[in-house]
Formats: sequence, structure tokens, C-alpha cells
Amino acid sequence: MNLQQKSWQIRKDIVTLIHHAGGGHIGGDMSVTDILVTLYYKHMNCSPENISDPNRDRFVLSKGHCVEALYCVLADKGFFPKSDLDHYSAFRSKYIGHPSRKVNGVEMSSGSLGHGLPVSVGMALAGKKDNAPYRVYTVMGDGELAEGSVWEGVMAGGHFKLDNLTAFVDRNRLQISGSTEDVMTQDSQEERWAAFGWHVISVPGNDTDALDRAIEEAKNTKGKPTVIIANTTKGFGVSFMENKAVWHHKSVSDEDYEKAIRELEQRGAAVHE
Ligand SMILES: Cc1ncc(C[n+]2csc(CCOP(=O)(O)OP(=O)(O)O)c2C)c(N)n1
Ligand SMILES: [Mg+2]
Repeated sequence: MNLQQKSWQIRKDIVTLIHHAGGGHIGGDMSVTDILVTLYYKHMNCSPENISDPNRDRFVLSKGHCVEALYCVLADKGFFPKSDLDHYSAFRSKYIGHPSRKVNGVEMSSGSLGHGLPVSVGMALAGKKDNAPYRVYTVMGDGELAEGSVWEGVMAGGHFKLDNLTAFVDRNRLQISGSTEDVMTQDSQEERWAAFGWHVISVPGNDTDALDRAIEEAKNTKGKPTVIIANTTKGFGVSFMENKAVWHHKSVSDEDYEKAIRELEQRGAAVHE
């Protein structure tokens, strides 16, 4: 199965999980899926076998509300049995609506926006001090960038020249209550990050080939951290969810579930090996 096919499979898992659980952050899950798939299935040296190895690569989902996408990937990779997700969002389950370190494979409990990058900077700086070979990856939402703490992390990442750190901005141009440009202007992301000393790559963010090349470029970039501005579509892959703020967090009716799965199956079937 290639990366694109894996993305369509994970999206079906996400829709199924949220349909079963009665709600979830489906729009942002669908926009971030290709980033997670490209990292976990191609680039990151991180698996159930080496999760306790100090030299494993680290991943932090700073936009923690999109936990469903992360949990579907971690389950598919074998960090825990897929059947554990039958209890997602259930009373007393450790599989709650934001990443928890109680779950195997989760490096940082997150969900309070604005903290993933600063913590990732700390992880990357520790790696430099220890002369360790691991790399650190984090994904933020574009709405999340309105948090001031993000920019302390950007400043420190540039200052310490953390070339073992790669940040992604899931640039879907929507946040909880509408367009990012209405809530808090973001443009130009590229100029802002570059001004803080980061190497900036801007890509179509639902394209696994483009993401693959960008991550490779980040690995080869020395002397500065890299940010990949992933220009995504919120709700990507399900026509009636795409670019609709209302699908930021929502339950999935039986009818919507059937329609969504049908569309995702068609999209997956259209991918060539
Ligand atoms: C500190 C903090 N403030 C507010 C929220 C509530 N909240 C959850 S998701 C969200 C919008 C995030 O938008 P964005 O970062 O663009 O994520 P995406 O579009 O990828 O879902 C907000 C404001 C939060 N989780 N944390
Ligand atoms: Mg967004």
C-alpha cells in the first residue's frame, strides 16, 4: 500500500471512529492525515518496538484536538490494539478526546493549544546537548498560531539553530469559529517564520509526494529548523465536509457516515500503485 492509499484508509478509520464515538474534530483530522501518514509510514524512526529507545524520533501533535487522526495511525502501526478504540471517548477510557501520555506512542499530552512547539524545541535542544541522532516533529493548526507561546518557540528554535526540529503548520485557513484571516491574520506565514531564522517550505499539504519531498529537504537542511507550511483543505476527501467551519467538531449521522465512506472508498480506489 502506498502513502496515498494509506491516507484514504486512515480517513475511513477516522470517520468510523467518530461515527461510533458520537463526535470528534473531524475537519482537522481529515486535513492533517497526509502529514501523519507521510511521517509515520515513511520518515520517522519510531515504532512500537523502539518507543522506549532514547534515540527514537519524537512526534508531538500540538493541535491535540485532532487526536482521532493520531490514534487511528498509532493503532494501525500497532502501538495498541485497534479494538482499544471501541472505547474512544467512553467513560473512564484512557482514549479521551485529546492525546494522553497514558496511551502508548503519545510523547506529549496536548490539546491546550500553543504548547507543542515550545515543548518540541526543548526536546530538540536536549537532543543537541546529548549529541543524540533523533529528530523532532510537531504539527500545529493555523488557528493555533494566534497563541503567543508559539512565537516564543519559533524564536528559540531559530536562536538555537535546531536543525533536528521540523514543524508543520496545517494551513487549512479555518479555525473553530471561521476563517483564520477573519479571526487573526496569518499571512504571510512564509515571511513570518523566515524572519525568525527558519528554513521555510510551502507545499500542497494533502499531497503525500510533496510532503515526502519537503520532509526530505528538512532532514538535509543544516544550521536552522524547518517549517513546512502545509496548505491543506479542512475536511479533505469528503465533499460535504470540505472547507466548512461547522465540521470543525461534529457528530456523524448514519446517513453522512454511509456517504463519507462511499466517497473515501472511491477516492482510494482511484489511486494507482
Ligand atoms: C489554549 C486553547 N484555547 C482554545 C482552545 C479551543 N480550540 C480547540 S480547537 C480550536 C481551533 C483551532 O484551529 P486550528 O489551529 O486552525 O486547528 P484545525 O483547523 O486544524 O482544526 C480552538 C480555538 C484550545 N484547545 N486551547
Ligand atoms: Mg485551521
